[in-house]
Amino acid sequence: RRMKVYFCGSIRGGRDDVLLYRKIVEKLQSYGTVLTEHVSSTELSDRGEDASAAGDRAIHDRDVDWLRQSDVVVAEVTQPSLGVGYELGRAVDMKKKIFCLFRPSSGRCLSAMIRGADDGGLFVVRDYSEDELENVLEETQGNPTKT
Ligand code: 6IA
Repeated sequence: RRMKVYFCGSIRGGRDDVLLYRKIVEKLQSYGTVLTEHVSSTELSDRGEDASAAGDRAIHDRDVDWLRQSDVVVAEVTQPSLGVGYELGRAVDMKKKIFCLFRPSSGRCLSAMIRGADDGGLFVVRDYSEDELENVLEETQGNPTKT
């Protein structure tokens, strides 16, 4: 069975990093099925709306269901997003393997609730710069995405 990857990235929190999400998702697709491909869609604005006028409850319920089905959760956490934080909290509770990617070059300081959740085991936070992306994701393979 192909590994299922749940990718998290900001939507209504702001779409500044969408091109980076795209690169991450493309790379992750070489490892497994990415359930949340739409997160990297450049069609999707920060209003988080598109042609399918699914209500917020439907989005939430479907995403939580996908989260449950996933083998690994990969999140780009540089752009702060309530939804991503929520997904990560739910994923911890589900005992998923979680790999968070943060870019210190953004000048931001990552939430203590994410940085502080790193236990060196199931939950790993990795600082990186954009030019390291490929390497970092390969490392992810040796780390939580490789089951
Ligand atoms: O609070 P945010 O909007 O930044 O939360 C982003 C995170 O929540 C992402 O990792 C997604 O998995 C999830 N999420 C938030 N909004 C949506 C959404 N919006 N669709 C799917 N996942 C979402 C509506 C677009 C849809 C009709 C295609």
